Amino acid sequence: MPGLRWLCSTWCLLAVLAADAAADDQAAPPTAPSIRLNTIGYLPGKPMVATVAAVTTDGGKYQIRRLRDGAVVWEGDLSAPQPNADTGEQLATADFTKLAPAAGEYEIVLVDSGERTRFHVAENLYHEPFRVATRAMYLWRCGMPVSGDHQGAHFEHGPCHLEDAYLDHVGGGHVQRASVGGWHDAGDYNKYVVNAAATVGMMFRAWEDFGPAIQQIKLDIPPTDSKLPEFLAEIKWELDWLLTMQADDGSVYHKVSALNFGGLIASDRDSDPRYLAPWSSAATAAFTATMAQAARLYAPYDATFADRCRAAALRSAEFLRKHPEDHEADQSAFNTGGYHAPDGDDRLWAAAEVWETTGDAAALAELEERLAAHPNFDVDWDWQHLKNLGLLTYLFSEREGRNPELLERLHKGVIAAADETVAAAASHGYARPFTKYYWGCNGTVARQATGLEAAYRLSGNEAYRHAMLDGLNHLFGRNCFGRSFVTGLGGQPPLFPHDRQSAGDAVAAPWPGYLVGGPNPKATDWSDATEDYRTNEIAINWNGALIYALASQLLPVDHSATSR
Ligand code: 9MR
Ligand code: 9MR
Ligand code: ZN
Repeated sequence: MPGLRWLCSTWCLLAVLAADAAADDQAAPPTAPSIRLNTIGYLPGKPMVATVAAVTTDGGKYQIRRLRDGAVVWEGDLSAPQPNADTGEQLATADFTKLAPAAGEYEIVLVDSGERTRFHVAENLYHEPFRVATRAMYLWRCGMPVSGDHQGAHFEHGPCHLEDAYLDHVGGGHVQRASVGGWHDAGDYNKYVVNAAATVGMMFRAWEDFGPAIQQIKLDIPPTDSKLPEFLAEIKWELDWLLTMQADDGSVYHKVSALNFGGLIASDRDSDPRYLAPWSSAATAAFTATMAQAARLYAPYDATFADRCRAAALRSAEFLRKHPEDHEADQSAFNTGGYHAPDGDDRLWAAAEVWETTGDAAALAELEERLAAHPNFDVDWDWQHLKNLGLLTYLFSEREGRNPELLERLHKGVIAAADETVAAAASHGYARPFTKYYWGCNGTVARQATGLEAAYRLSGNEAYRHAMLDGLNHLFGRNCFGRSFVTGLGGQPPLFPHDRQSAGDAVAAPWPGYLVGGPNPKATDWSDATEDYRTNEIAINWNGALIYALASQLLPVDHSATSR
């Protein structure tokens, strides 16, 4: 229980204690509901499967009832329970795909025990989750006041970190260089270039793959730039900050950070001084990729900004060319997030985006050389491994001059990775499409949607789209906790994320729309507790992946409708 909670009113304190007790009751598998399904619901015409635990006899019957009139619309047999290795449970499934229910409210009832759980079926099922998870990026903004409402609660903070950032640790003395703005990284308030670029990269991939569908959704973000679609306007808030991270020589500072992680207080009360950290080649390359891609994506809406991004990308690309060695940032002054990773994948991604934006032959040559050395599509990837983003840009490019043999290898790699993901879901009791558990693995579960979508586009195989839904099903409740992993969304969502904003305000509910890191190191190791930053923190890169996965399930644009 964070110290600040004790400062709030008695009423609030009691509410928090009650919620704490409730959360404890629900956190561990033994007290989870035995029916575990996607608490957001299901899309009409798509697979519908729930996992059922604690089934004592073989099989057993279940019914699906339509709530509108109470009619039993389906009666089925649970599958025989099977051992599920990573949770150590016996799990059965209820597969009611063939029922193909129309939009509406239903409940699944276990005939033997009478236990029941409601679920929703709707075409536009993911519109609201997409809006909330994307608005969560806005709520992460640093350097300006933000506010928003969710389920009757109001969230806000005042302007914060307006003195970002000091040059002491990059040889400039105690002098400020403007680096205000951007998104806070996570449950902490620092700002790290590699992770910022990874997040923007995921959101850009969502825009490239699902832009028209995204544009239908009203995000309710206060307008900052009326020329832009809301989604790109939100990302521009981060890009404007990223541009401040480029030094005059084209290198990019690794982060803006306090020296230590501060207390669990609201951002507008945090007055620890923050400093620029020395440059790294990984940050410089990830920055280059992001700016080159931004130059392309913003060009139709804001040519001036697009030109600025392009010039910034080319300056850093030139710096990288002159500094081919992998240069790690000197972070010895700092005890905050390191985000250190080898730069090869970032350089590959940078070469891909520079080539796609400019057609530059040298960038293409570098890209093809790096891809040829690493032609597989990574199943396990996050901020450390961004090669996939560059690989997809190359694979789906409409530019001339790509190497057909290399394309063939990459194509096969994407399909092989997607097959591995489908197989992981098929052999898991909760159809989790990823086999590992580590810090932030929920983000990687969501990120599987990227490779699966690519495989679907290459093959037309619906199994890949279904595995994308498996990922969302898992994150929203088809898991051993029977709970949603996203604050403010779905059934029994996390109440106590490791998030300074949520812990540091007087509102009982956590800030909405955030995917928590997830079970680590074992499938059953998650606790909905503020202090548990290893499993219950929030972070922009995990939300970036969630936004991609949610965007993939938005309704396609209805071209017959008049444009808004
Ligand atoms: O709050 C910090 C979180 O944002 C980081 O992800 C995590 C990474 O190590 O560290 C957290 O800070 C903790 C620190 O490392 C150790 N003391 C307790 C801090 C949490 O309040
Ligand atoms: O996401 C990061 C994860 O891959 C690392 O294992 C972990 C420990 O180094 O750090 C995570 O990133 C944290 C960052 O260092 C500081 N801000 C919060 C991030 C999420 O926990
Ligand atoms: Zn801030």
